[in-house]
Amino acid sequence: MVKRFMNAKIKKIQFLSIIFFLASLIFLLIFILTKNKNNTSHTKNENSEKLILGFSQIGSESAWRTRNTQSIFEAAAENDIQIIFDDAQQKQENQLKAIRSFIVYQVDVIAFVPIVEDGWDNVLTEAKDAGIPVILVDRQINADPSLYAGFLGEDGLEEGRRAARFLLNKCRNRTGTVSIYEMSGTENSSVVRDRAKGFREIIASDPKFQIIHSEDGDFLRSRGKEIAENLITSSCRKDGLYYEGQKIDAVYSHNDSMTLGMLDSIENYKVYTGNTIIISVDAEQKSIDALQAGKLNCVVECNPNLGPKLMELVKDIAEGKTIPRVTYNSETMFTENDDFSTYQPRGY
Ligand code: GZL
Repeated sequence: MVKRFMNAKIKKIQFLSIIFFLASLIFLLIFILTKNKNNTSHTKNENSEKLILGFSQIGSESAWRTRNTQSIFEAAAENDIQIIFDDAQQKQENQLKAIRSFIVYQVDVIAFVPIVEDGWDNVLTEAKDAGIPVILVDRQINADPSLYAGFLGEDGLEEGRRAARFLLNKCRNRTGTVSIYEMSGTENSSVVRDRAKGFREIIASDPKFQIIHSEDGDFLRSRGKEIAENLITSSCRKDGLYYEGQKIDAVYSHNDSMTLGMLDSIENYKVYTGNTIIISVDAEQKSIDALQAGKLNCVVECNPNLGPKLMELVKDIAEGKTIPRVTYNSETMFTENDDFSTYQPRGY
């Protein structure tokens, strides 16, 4: 009897010892994991002094974009603002991932160049719920305006209007139709919508101006070269550019990269385009050089140097100030009628 009692007692002690050991093990594991998480946590150290800006850039598709990125890094350094940078390689899904990682990191401000206008509501709602303000840079979006603090960039509408005003003036004494071929940039981007709309708004004042075709060149030099090559090889003519048998009187190109690609093919195929009016947008150095060489007639500036103004806006927001809904960068235009000796190096 006593023996049975003692055995039962021992078994009970053994059982309790095992339970205690397992509980201690679990507690130790939780402690270690929690400790590791704190040490390797990707959340911002609450005591960090520097403002942290999460910046999602669309890529490096043009000299303009490269300068835009440089300008932002330079200005961040000058303002002692830490940048967490992501290059989306021209993919919206990469931008969505980057913005979500900025939220997890608890950056102070998020800024991004939306590659296209749509598809941002959810991720911007997440940023808003996380209390992180967002600034749109360079391009605009179709979304609830309460989801972002403001826009900083170019006035694409005015850029398109400037291009068209130059063309109208250039052709003011011309009778008959002026056939225009448009090389547009990345489809569904706000800048392409605006540059197309502004241009059309102005040429609508005179029915002799007709856009005979618009081709998406995605802002790429390779696409501009390919588009021109297709025009040249399909027309088999060397006395100018033709589209489906119709002489192209003017080319309106939404960015210099595509324009320079077009010039590559014109040169490669030795096509005479002396009386083709070519208008481009951006004003990188190579296109200004082409203007001075008589290969282009007009270059509308789109100013990539958004860094200094962006940092001002970031600091204002971080101090709890409201920022303007829209801030445009200063822009001008260069034409064949200019005194080229007044030109300054473009820096990109
Ligand atoms: C314009 C910018 C455009 C440039 C292109 O604001 O978004 O994208 O004109 C660039 O060169 O690719």
